[in-house]
Amino acid sequence: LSAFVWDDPLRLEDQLSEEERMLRDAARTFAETELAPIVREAYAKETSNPGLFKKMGDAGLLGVTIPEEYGGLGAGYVTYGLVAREIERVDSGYRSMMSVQSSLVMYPIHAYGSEEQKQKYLPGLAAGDLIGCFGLTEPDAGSDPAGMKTRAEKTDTGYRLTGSKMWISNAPFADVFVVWAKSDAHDGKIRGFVLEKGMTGLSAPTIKGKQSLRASTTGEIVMDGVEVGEDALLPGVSGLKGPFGCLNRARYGISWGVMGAAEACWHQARQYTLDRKQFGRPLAQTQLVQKKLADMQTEIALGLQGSLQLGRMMEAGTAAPEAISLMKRNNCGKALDVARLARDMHGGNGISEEYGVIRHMMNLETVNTYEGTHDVHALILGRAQTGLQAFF
Ligand code: TGC
Ligand code: FAD
Repeated sequence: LSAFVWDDPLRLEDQLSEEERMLRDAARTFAETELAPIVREAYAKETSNPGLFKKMGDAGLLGVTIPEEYGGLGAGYVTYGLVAREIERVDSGYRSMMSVQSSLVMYPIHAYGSEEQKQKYLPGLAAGDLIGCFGLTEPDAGSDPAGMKTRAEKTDTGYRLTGSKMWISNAPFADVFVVWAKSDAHDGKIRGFVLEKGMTGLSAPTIKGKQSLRASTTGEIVMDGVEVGEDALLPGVSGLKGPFGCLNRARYGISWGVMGAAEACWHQARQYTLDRKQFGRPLAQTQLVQKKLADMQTEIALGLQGSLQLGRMMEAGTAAPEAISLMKRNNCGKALDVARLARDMHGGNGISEEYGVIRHMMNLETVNTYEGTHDVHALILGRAQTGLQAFF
């Protein structure tokens, strides 16, 4: 038997290829040098720097799975997950910026777009010269996107879009808007459209006052009769499976990302309880604290193994959407538990911005909700094993 590695008990490291480790290390260096130094102020002031997209693009972190001919990295899904984990180790908001661009904007343009759309948008999005957003959720249609009201009416030259989207990451500074609407010309089916900043009738006001994910900018998308040409329609997909195909990739990435946030909280709590003495000994020398640390270590090690296996299945084409629901749901819930424990173990200091644990905890509330809430994923899994629909 071999020696125990406390921070990698199931030897994730040994299960990665040389290339995966190298790209992971590059993402970690980027996160430590470019993101960690600015996150505290960004979170406090609720500001996000759109210039970060260019930096992420230069570091090769946008469109990790998109082929090189369109400016992507052409790497596998495990690499994408490892990158998400490193970025979210700093902040879930920065991982959000990256994963919306990669999974929710570049992926649909690549998977469902025409060759002209791919050539027009993907290289700029990969470089971070263009910023993208994804509009599915509406004020009255969140967990139930089939209830969306946004409409695309046929015109002589294309379509006219009317409606509004709510809670859209990156929208206020986005150049490229992938939006989903019910199209009259396609029997009312949901279709994807690519809109561009500056189009008449298109605006994206910022949502202020978020108490979570404050380092990521979120907005509405208001479409007041936006006229687009036929070339704005994503030709390759029709129906809800269009947006869900994108969500599968993003949800998978989140399952890795939240483990990064959880690891940050766990390591921070371990160090804090080693350093802090009460009743004449380190807090880490108490049974209750050691149990909490053991729980954190166990859940994170298991969560990472699950995400790795899911990533290998994605690469082999054997991952079912329900398996993605299982990992997104469980890892988000466990990460939130870990962050809450870490916050508690820091005592009063746990609520200070200095230690970062309450920031992660607040962020994870959003991550547990977006891309399908914890309970909605339970209903997806319940339906898959009973054959009974419990949504309505
Ligand atoms: P349902 O009848 O289940 O399915 C309708 C059609 O869609 C297909 N489908 C999928 N296809 C591929 N992958 C999946 N995961 C799919 N799930 C469903 C399905 O096969 C069917 O196709 P067809 O051809 O037979 O019509 O639809 P439903 O209306 O009953 O759905 C219910 C439910 C709850 C499963 C679904 O609506 C759901 O998942 N709701 C959650 C909504 C959600 O995740 N929204 C996310 C918005 S984007 C976001 O949050 C970005 S945050 C990003 C960041 O900042 O990081
Ligand atoms: P609701 O659907 O109203 O749910 C409220 C509660 O009811 C939840 O607890 C839910 O689990 C529960 N519930 C719902 N249905 C059922 C049921 N049938 N049975 C039992 N319980 C149920 N969306 C985008 O399209 N693009 C983005 O870029 C994006 N970014 C986001 C960024 C942030 C910061 C946030 C907060 C959200 C973002 N979202 C985005 C929206 C997100 O996906 C939705 O908030 C999420 O899908 C939940 O929808 P809702 O907020 O309308 O909640």
